[in-house]
Amino acid sequence: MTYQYWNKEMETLERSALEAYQLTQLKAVVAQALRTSFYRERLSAVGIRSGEDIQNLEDLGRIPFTTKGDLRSGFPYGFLSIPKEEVVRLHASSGTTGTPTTIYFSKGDIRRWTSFVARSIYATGCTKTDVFQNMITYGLFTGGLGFHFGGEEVGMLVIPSGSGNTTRQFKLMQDFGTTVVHATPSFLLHVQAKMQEEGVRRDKLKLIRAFAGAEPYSEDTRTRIEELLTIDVYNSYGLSEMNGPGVAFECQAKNDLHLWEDGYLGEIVNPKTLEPVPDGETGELVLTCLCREATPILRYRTRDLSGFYTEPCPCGRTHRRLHRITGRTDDMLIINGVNLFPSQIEEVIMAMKEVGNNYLILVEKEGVLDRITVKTEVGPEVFMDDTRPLNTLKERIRKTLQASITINPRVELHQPGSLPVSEGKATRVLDQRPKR
Ligand code: DLL
Repeated sequence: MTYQYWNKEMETLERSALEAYQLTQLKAVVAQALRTSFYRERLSAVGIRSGEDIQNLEDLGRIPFTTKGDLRSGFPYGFLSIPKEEVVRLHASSGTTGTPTTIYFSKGDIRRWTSFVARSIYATGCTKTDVFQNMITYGLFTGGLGFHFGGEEVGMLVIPSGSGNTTRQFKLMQDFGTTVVHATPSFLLHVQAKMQEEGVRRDKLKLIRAFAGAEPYSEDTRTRIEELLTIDVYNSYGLSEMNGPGVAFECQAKNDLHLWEDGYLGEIVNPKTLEPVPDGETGELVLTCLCREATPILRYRTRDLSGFYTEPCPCGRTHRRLHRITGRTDDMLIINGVNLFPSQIEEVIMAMKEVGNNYLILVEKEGVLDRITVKTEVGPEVFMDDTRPLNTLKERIRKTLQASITINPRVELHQPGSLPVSEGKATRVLDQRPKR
């Protein structure tokens, strides 16, 4: 396979040169952070009073971690480090507690972010001849505008369709010959189900690729989308605190996610001890943004679980790869004392051909015990009126789940298209246990 590079020099930079570049950027971003009272206080407490107090990359370990709570407590301008008149855009994520975290961008920040997204898109094999339908929410969420600007930078024709309204999406795909789409994996599965329902013929579409991200999904879900839609699906990772999408992306080798290390400094730590874990092992991803001046964020605890690969990628890029994010330290459910990530359930059910595209995990209290119910749609070829095979299927799903997660769930089967769908990030867990 021949691989294409957006910025070959940077993407294949020898490790020592890449690290030298990171150190220069880190000094600059620390100097920038010291313009905010939050970091002045935090950093001076550990003896860092200027960018020059960072002498090598190991000095990163002296910098205290930043959490979502810190960012919230600084709302709205606590992390802004340039004059307000230099800010050209903001993005925000509302999170679950309601207080948003806001990220500000200067013109230079938008330019740099855009080039990382363009690099990501190009790494999957796209060129200016592609027609790109951006089927994700525009607005304060970074997925819409981030990919929009990146797609234009590559030179593709960008259709800003936003998410939702599958009938209109199909019409746009057919009218303009869309070759690439971007969506959450759950929306892609929904699109596929709607295609069947609305009788859209695959041979009328020119689709060849999709970028899927913004929420965790399993390798089996990727395979399922690829097989059902006959396209290549590339995993796309990012978060608003690190600009948005374009932080880590799969290349044509589809070998998990290259972290763009000239823009984002990555560490994997044990979420309990906060000590670094060896390469290859799973831990919490901690990121420092090296490419933004308006809102510097150092050693941000993402809560995302990942690990670094040690083997090089056949594409020749020197930027280390991250394992597919399987969950977050905080979406972990504890069911009668057993730790469970929703992704473990997804892995089991998505590998079963008779299971449809949508599912929901319900957690309830029954007396003193926790009880989980896995509600899943069945595939279109399963007849809902025929109870005997349905019961056999239900029992098979239950047994396979129990063997894998060591918890005995209830299983409910639902008609295709009957469970609620979300156009953005999917809600997969409904935890109805009373709050302690
Ligand atoms: O979701 C940015 C984005 C937009 C990424 C479009 C990819 C595509 P936030 O709304 O701040 O930003 O949510 C970030 O989503 O910490 C992860 O928990 C999760 N996430 C994002 N991408 C992936 C992925 C955007 N590929 C949070 N796999 C992150 C698993 C993902 N989880």
